[in-house]
Amino acid sequence: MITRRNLLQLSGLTALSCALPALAQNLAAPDYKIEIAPVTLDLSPRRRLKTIAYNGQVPGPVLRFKEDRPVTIEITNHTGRPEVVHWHGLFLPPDVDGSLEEGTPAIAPNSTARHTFTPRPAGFRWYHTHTMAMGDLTRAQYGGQHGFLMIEPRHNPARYDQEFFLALHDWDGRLLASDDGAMNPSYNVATINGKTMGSGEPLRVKQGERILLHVLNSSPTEVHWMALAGHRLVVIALDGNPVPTGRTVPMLRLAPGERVCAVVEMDNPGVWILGEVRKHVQAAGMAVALEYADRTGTPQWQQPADLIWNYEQFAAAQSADEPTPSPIVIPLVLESKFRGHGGMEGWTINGRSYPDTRAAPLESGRRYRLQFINKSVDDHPLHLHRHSFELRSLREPLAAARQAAPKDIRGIIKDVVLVDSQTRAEVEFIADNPGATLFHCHQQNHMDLGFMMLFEYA
Ligand SMILES: [Cu+2]
Repeated sequence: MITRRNLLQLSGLTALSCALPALAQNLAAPDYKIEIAPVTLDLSPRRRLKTIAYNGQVPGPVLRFKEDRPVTIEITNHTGRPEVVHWHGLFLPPDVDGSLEEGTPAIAPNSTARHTFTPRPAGFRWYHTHTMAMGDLTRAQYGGQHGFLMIEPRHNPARYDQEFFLALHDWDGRLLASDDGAMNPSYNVATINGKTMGSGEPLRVKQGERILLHVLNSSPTEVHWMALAGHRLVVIALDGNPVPTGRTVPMLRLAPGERVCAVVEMDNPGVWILGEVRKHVQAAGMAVALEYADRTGTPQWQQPADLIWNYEQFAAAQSADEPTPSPIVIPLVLESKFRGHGGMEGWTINGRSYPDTRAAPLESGRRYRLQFINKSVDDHPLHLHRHSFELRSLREPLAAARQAAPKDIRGIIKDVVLVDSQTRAEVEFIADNPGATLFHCHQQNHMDLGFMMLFEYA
């Protein structure tokens, strides 16, 4: 019997010459190198913290890709534990998407891996570790392994003079008991780009400029609200995808994993604070100064009275025709599971926790509607890998009778949606990227304790 190996031995020369192009590709210099290694961070002059980072910095370097132009990234793991890097918001094959559950190989300690892929879709994406932290509030997303990723469109319609990338993060967490006896993470320090207010460089601007803010919430567990004193923000994209209706808003809300792109006119000279709207979080450090040229003084803050945000305001103004055929509905009941006093809650999807969660196989080319039925007392930032989805309905009360016609939300394309406690929300996606597809809550402690499910294609 001639096995593949025999065949290669028999025809060694031919096999070698066939292998050469692949070999050459593997030996070519990568477009980017990422070194995963321990680092000591100065969050402020008084707060020093040991964590793990990409290329010795938090956030990691801004990776700029061109849409549809293949890239190779070489990743070296200098830590003592297996690692995996997830490319969040991209339409990648499972073997490079960066999820062990989907089949991306782990990068063993002190070894190097290469990810070669074709980046798409265009827009503001990010990359981060996709490991588990379990009870250790220094590991996985609790640490410093996150960075910005920008896939440049072939034509860039946004006009701006300067762009700023801002990552929101919470650090030095500990578990605190909530009213119901379950434990939840609580943080001592909050930063923008790894620095507390006043510890980093201000955003330097000039009067008359239009600036473009790319804001990422890389927090392991916390939703954040951001405002820029003296200015209003024009939201142009959610999760990197242009919104049908750009809106001027007083503040942004970002759940873990979410991104917002907003344009701001520099029309109010001074020194201002861009920061978390909730006083205690801003006091923990989540703010940065925005300084007009030739202006000095203490950065000014204006405290908004309310937290204001909804996704629907960015939807298409005109309702589109319902696509046909109608989608296949996948109901997903989300519940918590008390695991005893002093422990964190477990999580179930349709009564089961990962790895026992189950979904019917997806048929390639079909449209699906994920119906999130959140029976828990927490809001959940739900993330689908390797696909984007369109928001279709939000905040429907669980108790109310099911409406015959779906709510008329169209045109908002995202990869994370925050589903409010005790409500139902629906998103639709086309199963157009065959392969194992992870779905999970982006809150690290929820994902760690069962809130994950793998979709397979038929
Ligand atoms: Cu959750």
